[in-house]
Amino acid sequence: LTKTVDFSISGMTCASCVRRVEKVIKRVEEVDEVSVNLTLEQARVVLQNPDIIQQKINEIETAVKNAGYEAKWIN
Ligand code: 9UX
Repeated sequence: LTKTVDFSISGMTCASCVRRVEKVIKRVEEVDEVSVNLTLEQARVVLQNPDIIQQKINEIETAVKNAGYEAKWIN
């Protein structure tokens, strides 16, 4: 079972930014897939465990912030 969550991502200006954001999100445990869209300034993340979504959202937002960008969950 998986759950897909979307984030708005700010601060990205190039393809390298996109790869950095994808990389840090992929390092969060239980993240299955990440796809970052530079034009939309969004990340779509597939999570493996729907029971701990809020914790994962917090971890992803923190990981992105630590990489120098801003992530906000899109409700
Ligand atoms: Mo290219 Mo993105 O230098 O910060 S990585 S703009």
